[in-house]
Amino acid sequence: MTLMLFLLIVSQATAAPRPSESESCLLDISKLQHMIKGLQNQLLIGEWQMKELRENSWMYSRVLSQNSTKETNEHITLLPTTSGNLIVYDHDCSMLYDRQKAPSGYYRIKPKTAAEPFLVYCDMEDGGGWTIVQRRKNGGVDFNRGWSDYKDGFGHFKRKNDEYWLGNEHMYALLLGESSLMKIELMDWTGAKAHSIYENFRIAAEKDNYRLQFGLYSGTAGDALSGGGNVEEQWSASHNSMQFSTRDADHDRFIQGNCAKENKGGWWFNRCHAANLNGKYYKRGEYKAKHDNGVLWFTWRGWWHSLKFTTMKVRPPYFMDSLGSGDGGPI
Ligand SMILES: [Ca+2]
Repeated sequence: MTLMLFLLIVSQATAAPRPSESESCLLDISKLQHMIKGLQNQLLIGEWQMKELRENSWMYSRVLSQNSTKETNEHITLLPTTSGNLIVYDHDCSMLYDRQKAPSGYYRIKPKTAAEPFLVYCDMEDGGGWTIVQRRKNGGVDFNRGWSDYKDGFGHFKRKNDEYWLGNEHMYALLLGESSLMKIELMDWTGAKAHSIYENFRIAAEKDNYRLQFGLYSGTAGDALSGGGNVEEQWSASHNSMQFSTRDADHDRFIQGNCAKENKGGWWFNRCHAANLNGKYYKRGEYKAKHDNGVLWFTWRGWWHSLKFTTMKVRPPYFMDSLGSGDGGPI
């Protein structure tokens, strides 16, 4: 009986696939799974591109037709990206940087409070881990928009130089529960650069119209968000504690008018501003207009030099501590 059992076991063992076959089978399955994941990623990226083209088609065709062939070729060069990952682990770019030291590029993130993941540009230079919430670079995107666009975000999310506003709702989710650092980087039309850093940068929920709060300033571009040098300027132009306004949603303190309408973009206007990075993009810097409506940082270049490049990026404060640096270094 024991012998028969032994023979049965041996015959079953010999009938089973050899280990090498089963390994190769597993390898094939793994390859197929990898291929399926790759195709799913491509599909997802394709869907995003379609969505973006549909939403920005008029601006996209204008940008392409205005550029020279060389510029166009540069413009359509895609960044290497890992934005196609279907599972989103990271609350923000700092978490992604901590997890895998990923290079700069577009990634999907999902702050704890966000219902859905969304795409952002992660700046992994300058210490790494910065989530970009605003960028002006070439005037290709129209920032003179209404409340819902500023709420949800707009612009292009594909190439390194793409301009966008991440969206107040996304910013709110991103900044909630963190005493985030906000670093604002600026370049004028001479190529000079400067930056401003604010501690404890946060905005309120939509029911409070995304009211702005921020703490201590440091940097080289001056504290324009606090309104400039003297008390009178601060009374009229400090952006601290101001609600967000757009041309169709006036929450500013300018009783006679609408700052967002005059200044061609949504912002935390007072009466009206000492900084407005969402203003009209003038392609030469110095400009003349009825209102000081350029891309402005008053404490650095005054009212009448519209900046060439701006970006607003956020990062948790412990990141700065780990660098042992108070200002994040030069841009
Ligand atoms: Ca008003």
